[in-house]
Amino acid sequence: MRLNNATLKTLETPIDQPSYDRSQLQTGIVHLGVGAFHRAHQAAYTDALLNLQLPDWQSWGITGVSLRSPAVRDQMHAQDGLYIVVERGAGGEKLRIMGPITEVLIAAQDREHILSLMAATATKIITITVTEKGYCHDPGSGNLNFSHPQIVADLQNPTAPQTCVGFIVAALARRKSQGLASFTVLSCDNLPDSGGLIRNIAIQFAERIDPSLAQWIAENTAFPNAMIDRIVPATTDEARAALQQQLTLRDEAMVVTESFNQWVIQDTFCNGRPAWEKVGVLMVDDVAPYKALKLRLLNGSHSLIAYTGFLAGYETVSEAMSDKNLRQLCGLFMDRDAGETVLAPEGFNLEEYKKQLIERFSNPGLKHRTAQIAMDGSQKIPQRILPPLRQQLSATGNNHVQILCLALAAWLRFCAGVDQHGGTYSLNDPLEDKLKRLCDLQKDSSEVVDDVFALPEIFGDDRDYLQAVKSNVVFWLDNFKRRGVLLTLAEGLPYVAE
Ligand code: CS2
Repeated sequence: MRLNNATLKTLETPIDQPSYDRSQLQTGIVHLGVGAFHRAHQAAYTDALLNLQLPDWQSWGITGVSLRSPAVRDQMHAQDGLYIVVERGAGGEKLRIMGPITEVLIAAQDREHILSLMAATATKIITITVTEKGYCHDPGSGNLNFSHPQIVADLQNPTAPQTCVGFIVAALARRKSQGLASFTVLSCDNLPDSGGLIRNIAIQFAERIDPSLAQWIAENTAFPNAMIDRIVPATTDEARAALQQQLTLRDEAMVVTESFNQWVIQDTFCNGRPAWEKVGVLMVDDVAPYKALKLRLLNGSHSLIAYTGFLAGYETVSEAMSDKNLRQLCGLFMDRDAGETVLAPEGFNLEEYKKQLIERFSNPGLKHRTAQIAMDGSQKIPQRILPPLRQQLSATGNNHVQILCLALAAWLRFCAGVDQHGGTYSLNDPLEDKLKRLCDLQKDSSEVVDDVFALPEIFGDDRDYLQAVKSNVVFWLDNFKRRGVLLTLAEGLPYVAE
């Protein structure tokens, strides 16, 4: 039996569930990219808020949009939009049934429905989690990639968009022509100034089709920056089967996550917002310090552990964290190479934060695959590893760059697409073919580093600073190739820790 409105009433095990009447929800938020992360994060905060039933609660239902596959729609449709979040932490396991998503639509099939909903007066906010590559931009420059095939297609046919930016601009064009107020665009992806990025590319896109629309967007649309944080691994069939055993109900849309949850939002909405601060969301003037902290300490460490851990044969982050050398490497990275480049916001306990991160990574309840975090490296490295590297190099005194170099080398070794035993794997990266070719194991390590460092789409136009670390990266890459990660770390860690 599937979880849905009817079977919800038959549940024998008592589980927290929506206390609000879901049939009264109206769409106030359209969410683009309704994956596991959205369901465990923004939708979970909104669900908690709806449970408070504040005077305007009915206005904040969420319509989810999938820009790619119909899988989530199919999972959620059969369940009337209900799904379970399983939280696993030190205190055990907690289940909660969520109800804020009333409908899931598919870009390719429901385009007109989606655009009219985005252009409706009741829609106040478009939230986005489309991952780094979903912005179709050049991470090196922050500009829209005008040669991206889907952007080319959207610019040729802007009223029938496929991309996130295409949908936003098409919907804003409708609002402008109908004389309606703009919605707020709230990007919730792991990019340094996610609000500034989506604003920039929306305006660049609009300029190509109608400069007056670009100007209207610049003057009327708010694009707040936001920091989002919750570890949400892709749901496994094993987790679904275990939950089914426990509840005797099948939930295809369930997500497994940790108990930790954090959302910091720049409070610059242009058309109203839910009172998310009532359920623990931090509304601030400036998100940048929180964002740098999170991208460099959490996501930077994640990438470091994912590449070294994957190459060492660890399937999950928690397994990698049980390796004493990897754990030490991660701690050193947080204390020095990355940690020295961040400034904690006022009242923020950095030491506690780092300790908590190690605990979160070690959570055995989360089967967070190193391969999942390793994907899309070309889109992640630019904001996770390069900013602390630049900052370390420009600092006077001791420049701690050794682990940043090691992380780059582990990524380059990973990009060969061949493991230590000769087994092959996919990089899952938009630049996969190019990176695999450039990182071929037969090539000289120095040539690999030169070739990859020359890519402006990853490293930007101003790449001279990289010369200062080239020999370090070559050193680690060479060692990883010849001796593997575990041996290299066992012998190299004392040297790194110096
Ligand atoms: C991870 C993030 O997959 C990845 O690249 O680093 O998804 C990470 O789990 C989240 O940002 C945690 O908030």
